[in-house]
Amino acid sequence: MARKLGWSDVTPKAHWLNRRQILAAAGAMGLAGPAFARIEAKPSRFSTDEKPNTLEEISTYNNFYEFGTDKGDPARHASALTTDPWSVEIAGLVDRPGRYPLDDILKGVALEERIYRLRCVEAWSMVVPWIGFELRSLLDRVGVQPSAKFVAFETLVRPEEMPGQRSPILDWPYREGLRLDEAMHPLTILATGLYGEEMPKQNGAPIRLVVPWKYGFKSIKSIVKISLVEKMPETTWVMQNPREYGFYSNVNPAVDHPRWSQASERRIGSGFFARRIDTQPFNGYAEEVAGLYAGQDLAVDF
Ligand SMILES: Nc1nc2c(c(=O)[nH]1)N[C@H]1C(S)=C(S)[C@@H](COP(=O)(O)O)O[C@H]1N2
Ligand SMILES: [Mo]
Repeated sequence: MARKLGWSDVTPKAHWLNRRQILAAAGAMGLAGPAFARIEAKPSRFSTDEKPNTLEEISTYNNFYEFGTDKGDPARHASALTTDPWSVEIAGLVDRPGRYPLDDILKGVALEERIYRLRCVEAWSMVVPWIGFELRSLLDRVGVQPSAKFVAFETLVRPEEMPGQRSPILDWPYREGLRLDEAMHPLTILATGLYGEEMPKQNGAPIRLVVPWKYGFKSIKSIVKISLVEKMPETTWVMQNPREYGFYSNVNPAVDHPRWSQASERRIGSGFFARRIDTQPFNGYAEEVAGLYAGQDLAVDF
């Protein structure tokens, strides 16, 4: 086993979307070359220069409760998920609501590679080279109305393909939300791939949110609905346990989870004896996003 396993090695056939995404991303980064050239990690101004986790780590240690609660369940069960055809309903306070085929959403978007830290609320972290585009570009396209204050997201409900949904472990669908200014921030992306390839299903294919300054659970996977709303939406983990999880869920080493410290984290793959690393305010993105919360007490708005 000299060769490193690529996602395409375990995907039966290169999907047309994969090819187009790679071409579009290569174009966006000013690269020329063969259609299936791997995209090299050319850091965007928002990318961390930390070493990304391996594809294997990123695609075998997952939280995706629709497929079960064990970290290995998503990799074991997600291959059953049908991700093509796929569409996203855009609803609520927008000028152009409707059901948008994924194909249509991706038309003309500027795909980029964004290497982000993902800090799970369970106090582990990873570094992931996502392929995605800014959520604000989609919101601008559908026309957000002035009365909209929040964005609500929902994941697919399909218990036939998602064995975790056959149990009431969560109140399905999985739901998340952002305040409109958070959703419009250039760090907030919709990701459609990673490591220069189509998104592994266990990571939230075909389209998932990534909000790098918030705990991982805000980054909702396999999105089928985006609603612009006036009131703060109900979100899965707040519904589950409002004492332990807040709507904002900004990574904050100064505010512990009631059952464990958030001051440090374990980087996946760094080895059992590796020193824990200090968790940074806003997961290291304070310079970009702290201003969004000026005047808020983040121990109250946790
Ligand atoms: N639909 C859905 N999205 C989800 C989850 C989930 O259970 N269901 N888990 C969240 C949590 S807790 C984390 S840490 C991240 C993990 O993303 P990754 O598996 O791609 O690393 O996905 C988030 N998105
Ligand atoms: Mo998480």
